[in-house]
Amino acid sequence: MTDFIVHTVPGSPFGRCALITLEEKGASYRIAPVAPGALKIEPHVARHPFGRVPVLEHRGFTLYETQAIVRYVDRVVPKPALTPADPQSAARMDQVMNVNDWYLFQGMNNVITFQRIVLPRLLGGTTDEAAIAAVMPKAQQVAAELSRLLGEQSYFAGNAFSLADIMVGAQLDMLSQVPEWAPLTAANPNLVAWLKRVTARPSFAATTWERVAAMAQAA
Ligand SMILES: N[C@@H](CCC(=O)N[C@@H](CS)C(=O)NCC(=O)O)C(=O)O
Repeated sequence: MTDFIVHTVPGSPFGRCALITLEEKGASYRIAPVAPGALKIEPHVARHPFGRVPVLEHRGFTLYETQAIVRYVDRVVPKPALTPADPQSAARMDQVMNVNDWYLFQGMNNVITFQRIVLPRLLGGTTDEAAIAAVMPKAQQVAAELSRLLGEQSYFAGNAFSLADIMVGAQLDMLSQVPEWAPLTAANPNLVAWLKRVTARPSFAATTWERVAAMAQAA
C-alpha cells in the first residue's frame, strides 16, 4: 500500500526534499502532480492556502511546509535516522535548514534558478539578467557561509547525512546547473565536493527532475 502521497510540481526543489526523504527511508509513496498553473486555485489551495508545493498526505493527515514534512517523515519512519542524536549536531542541522529557507532560497535561488531554469522551462518566460546580477553579492555571501558551516565535515551536521543535506542538496543541485555556480563556488571547493557526495546517493538519483516528471506522467 502507498502510505505517502506527495503533491508536487516536477522540478520543485522543495518537493524534491520530501521525495528524497521518503527514498532515504525506503518508504512507499506516490506523486500527485500539480500543474504550475493550478497552484493558486482549487483544489490545491484547499491543501496549501499559500498555493505552493510540496504537500504531504499520510493516512488522512495533510501537511505543508517542507521542514515540517521532512521532520514528520523522519519521526514516523524512524530508520534510518536523518536527525543526529547529539544536541549540538541537531542544532547545526536545524540552523542549516533555516539558512536554506531564509537565505539560500529567499533572495538567491528564487531569483537565480527561477530566472535561469524555472521561468524559461516551466513558465515560458525570458531570463532577467539584471535581476540575477542584483542578487549575486548576496549569493556570494550565502555560498561563503554555507562553505564555512560545512568546513571539513562530510555533511552539514557532522559525519552523518541529515535533513540539512537533503534541503541544501536539492537547492544546490539546481544551482549547479547554471553559469553562476562556478563564480559562487570558486572560493568554496568544499561545497562542490559535498554536492558530488550527496547527489551520488540513490535518493538523489531517484528524484531528478526527469525521474519525477516520469513519475508524474505515470500517476
Ligand atoms: N516555505 C515553503 C516554500 C515552498 C516553495 O516555495 N515551493 C515552490 C516550488 S520549489 C512553489 O511552490 N512555488 C510556487 C509559487 O511561489 O507560486 C516550503 O518550505 O514548503
